[in-house]
Amino acid sequence: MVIDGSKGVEAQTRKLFKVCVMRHIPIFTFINKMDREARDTFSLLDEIENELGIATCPVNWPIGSGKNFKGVYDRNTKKVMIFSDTQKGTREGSEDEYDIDDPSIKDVIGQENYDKLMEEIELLDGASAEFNQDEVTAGNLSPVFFGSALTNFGVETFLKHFLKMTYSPLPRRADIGEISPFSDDFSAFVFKIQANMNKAHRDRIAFMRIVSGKFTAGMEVFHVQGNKAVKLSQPQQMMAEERKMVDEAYAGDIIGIFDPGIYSIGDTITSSKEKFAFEGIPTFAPEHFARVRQVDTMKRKQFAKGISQIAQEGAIQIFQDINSGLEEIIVGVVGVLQFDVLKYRLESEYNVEIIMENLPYEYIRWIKDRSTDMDKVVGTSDMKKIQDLKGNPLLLFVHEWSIKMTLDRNKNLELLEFNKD
Ligand SMILES: Nc1nc2c(ncn2[C@@H]2O[C@H](COP(=O)(O)OP(=O)(O)O)[C@@H](O)[C@H]2O)c(=O)[nH]1
Ligand SMILES: [Mg+2]
Repeated sequence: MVIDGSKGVEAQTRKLFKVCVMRHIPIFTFINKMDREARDTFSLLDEIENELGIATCPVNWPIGSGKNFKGVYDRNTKKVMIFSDTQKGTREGSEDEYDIDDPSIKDVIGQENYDKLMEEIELLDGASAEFNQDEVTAGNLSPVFFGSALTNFGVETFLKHFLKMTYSPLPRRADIGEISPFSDDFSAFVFKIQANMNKAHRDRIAFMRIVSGKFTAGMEVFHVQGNKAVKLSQPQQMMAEERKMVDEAYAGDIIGIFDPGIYSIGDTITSSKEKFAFEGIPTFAPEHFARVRQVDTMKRKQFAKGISQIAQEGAIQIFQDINSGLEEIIVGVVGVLQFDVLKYRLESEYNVEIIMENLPYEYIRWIKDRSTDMDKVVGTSDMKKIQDLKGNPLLLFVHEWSIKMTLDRNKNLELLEFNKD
């Protein structure tokens, strides 16, 4: 979890990491941009604890911020790593490292910073949660690191600790039970799709995480949701802007595969004889909705293709009025910026102009029992019944209190905030 030291927990951070907390996924925190004016360190930690409901354990501690950013104090090694924005690179083991007992440290960071640091260390040792690997693994405690990504300060410290504190690839739940990372059969699931990474080629890349077995370039496997044998071609691994071809990969690795438009997020790929599907990836409940249709009705096909592909990438979620077709779509997004992206991409990539009409709904709920007779659901005046493209029934609400009212009015109705497939 990367936090901007001047901003603290932002809306999108809260959204994403609440899901992680809910799923007990360990969270490692990197508080970034310490070379800029940052907020008070204790209040940043308080905010993380209160907003996300996890304890924090600072592994290092910043000395000043912005123009006065002197570096970080490592609570394990009791060394101070000095920040210098003139040299980019890691500071580990460099001569800019001082023992906290070294008398010259006061000159290097200044008496005032030194006094403040001493005070804060004392406070920290007394008040903050102690490091506890089990609590980190259980997702209850987040180790916190401070640094500056732009100047590559503190990043290596973070990565080294991360390697020690994280766990090796775990089994993943599928509809036939857990799939072990040591299983010989290759299996993976798609967690991200990105279209038009290379505009000239209109390419789509499906990113998948390997769960078990060994991947070899060009291998033929079974795509479960497509019910088809596929060849995993042009496998790539990416690190920032670098791409390189991979010949083999194992459980825990992430590879990008050329996608001719067949994959969706959550799909399972396997070489196992026994076909199975991994448990789906939960999607975020959208909070903004708009009705979208194409200007030129002759372009119905492009519109349907564009909007479905962008939805497959997970950039938007699409719904329909009950018993309607693909010519008019209800789009749900988490942030309003996604509407602009949708409009722009439909125009530039699919040559389709759209009209968008904002809808007042802010809350969405899936109906747990999919066979529920929708005509019998008694709602509120601000409620709308819709369905997803698989025909699953959903409800949209303008007001949050209407959700409870609807539950009160319909005995046995169960509503879900997250969809699982
Ligand atoms: N000064 C400074 N700027 C940074 C640092 N890390 C990222 N940035 C800049 O912050 C800008 C926005 O990136 P960021 O806030 O990380 O991404 P966001 O997740 O989209 O908000 C970019 O221009 C980055 O170059 C840092 O450590 N120090
Ligand atoms: Mg930012």
